[in-house]
Amino acid sequence: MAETTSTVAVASNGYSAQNPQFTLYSHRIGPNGFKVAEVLSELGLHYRTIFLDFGAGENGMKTPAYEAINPNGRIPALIDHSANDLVVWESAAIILYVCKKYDGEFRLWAPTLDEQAQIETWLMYQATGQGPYLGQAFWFMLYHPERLDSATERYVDETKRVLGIVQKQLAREGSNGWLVLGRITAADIAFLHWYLHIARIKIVLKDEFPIVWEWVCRMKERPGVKAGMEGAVFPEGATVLKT
Ligand SMILES: N[C@@H](CCC(=O)N[C@@H](CS)C(=O)NCC(=O)O)C(=O)O
Repeated sequence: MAETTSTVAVASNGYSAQNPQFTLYSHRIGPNGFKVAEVLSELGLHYRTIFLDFGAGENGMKTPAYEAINPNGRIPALIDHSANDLVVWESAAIILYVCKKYDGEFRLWAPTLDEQAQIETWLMYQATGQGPYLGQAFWFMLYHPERLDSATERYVDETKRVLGIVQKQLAREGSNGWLVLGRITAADIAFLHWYLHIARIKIVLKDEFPIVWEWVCRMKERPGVKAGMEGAVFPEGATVLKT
């Protein structure tokens, strides 16, 4: 299995880059693993990443070895070695676990239930209202074996509808350019990584969603986000990082 370790130098709980607290199962292109890596890096937590392949090959996700970790056979999955090798999977569940347990300084999380509810609202919206639509838009435009224009159009249109909602949220009065609480939270990180690939499905953020574009530009320069992206591959057409 291909492997990297996080480069963030902050020591935590006695763990280090050489002796990381977590193992993260990810994929070099798939956005869902990088959301988790970006949260861990932003919080200065130490993890090693194991990059899997799609499919049932030796290093694949659809193997008994990996399905014993994540029965859904997809990435991400996180093992917390400081909690008896507890396994958490589904990116939003992992982000919530990590933030609730390890973000005592509220860098991406918040102290009150009312504030937490706002972060959770957007985390859930990402998981149910953005991720599946973008995933299907990418699938039908780039990977489906036959051309199905109506399906492609449906999912690209839904993706644009969601982007419109995100843009409105970022632009509202008092937002300071963030999704909730007027500052960066785990919700922002959860939405980000898909957008780094979005030019591959012919959406030009800079022109079509300039406020989202400006937020992406700010986010991707954060040291924690950059560290979390280590090992990421952006196929031809994912131009966001270059401009
Ligand atoms: N709802 C899941 C989605 C996980 C997911 O679809 N991951 C993709 C990569 S980003 C995957 O593993 N795909 C492999 C497959 O579909 O077989 C989450 O947020 O964790």
